[in-house]
Amino acid sequence: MKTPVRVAVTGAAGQISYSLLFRIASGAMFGPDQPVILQLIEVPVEKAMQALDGVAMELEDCAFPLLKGLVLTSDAKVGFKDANWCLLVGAKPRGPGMERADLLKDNGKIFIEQGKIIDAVAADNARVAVVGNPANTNCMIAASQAKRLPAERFTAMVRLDQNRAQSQLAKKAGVDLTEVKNIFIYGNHSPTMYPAYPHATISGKPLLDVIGDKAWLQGPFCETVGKRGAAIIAARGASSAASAANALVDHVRDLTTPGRVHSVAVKSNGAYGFDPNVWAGLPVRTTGPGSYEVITNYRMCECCQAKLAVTNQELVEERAAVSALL
Ligand code: NAX
Repeated sequence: MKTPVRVAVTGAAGQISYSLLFRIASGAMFGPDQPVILQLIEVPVEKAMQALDGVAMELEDCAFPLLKGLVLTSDAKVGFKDANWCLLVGAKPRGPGMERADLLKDNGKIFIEQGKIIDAVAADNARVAVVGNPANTNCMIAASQAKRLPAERFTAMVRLDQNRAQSQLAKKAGVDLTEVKNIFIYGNHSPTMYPAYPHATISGKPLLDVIGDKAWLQGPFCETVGKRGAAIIAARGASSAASAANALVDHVRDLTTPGRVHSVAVKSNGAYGFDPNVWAGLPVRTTGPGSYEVITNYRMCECCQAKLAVTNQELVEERAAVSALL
């Protein structure tokens, strides 16, 4: 039998985790023959830890053959110990009247601490995936604290945005969504993100030959993808959870499957004109289990470049807002 993968998850009693943990334990993330140990981290608050106990009982009651152990803790040093994957889902939500800058700073403190602890206690091959918002900047903050683990190991999730874009394009073209390829998310996980459609294809043809409606692509399409999170809150009264968990399963599974090409927020190193030190959504090709290369040869028209500049600017401003913490 394979050695179990140790997966640390923060925010483990939250709503995304309530979908996520069961998918991991069932084998959806690491495959049907890969055992896992879940190391579940919550805040040291009685209500949260009690809720976590309930989640653990339900995990036991599923009798997942691949689930080889559960750790429940409010101590990050215990939770991240020897972890091969650190899934940073927990974050402070934006409260009423709270400014984005305050949210950045409050979450910044959490991700500084978690970055340090992961670097100190996680496994040598540890990989990090950040979901908690503002995800790109939280990821940059955590990576800034690491001395042992290289910056490339720290990724943030923009896969939900890619999945949303793929579905919208398939609906518009009236095709099965598997026909839609090469749609990638550039920049921030926020309404400024850019789902760059010019190099996408539908049934092997350039997307622009199939969907000629440029006004729809530049307007409603980009807006629907960028503001989908808010639309779900308005409809459901709660933010996306099952689809976010599913996207994280896709993010990690594709990062561990060589050859997959997908959108991941990574240190830009200057690709597509992004500031080299921001974490921007970019197309990557997985080259080995957990390693990847950024695909840098997509040509961008002037209109795309202008969109990339906007989302880059937002990332640069977010970094400036937390610079005192770094
Ligand atoms: P919930 O509020 O349901 O759960 C968050 C959980 O995190 C809570 O149980 C809380 O106690 C815990 N937590 C907070 N600080 C923690 C810390 N320092 N250590 C451990 N646990 C901690 O939120 P949920 O709906 O699960 O969303 C989680 C995060 O995902 C939010 O920041 C949300 O904005 C973000 N999202 C990111 C998405 C993305 O595509 N990148 C999409 C979905 C989601 O909006």
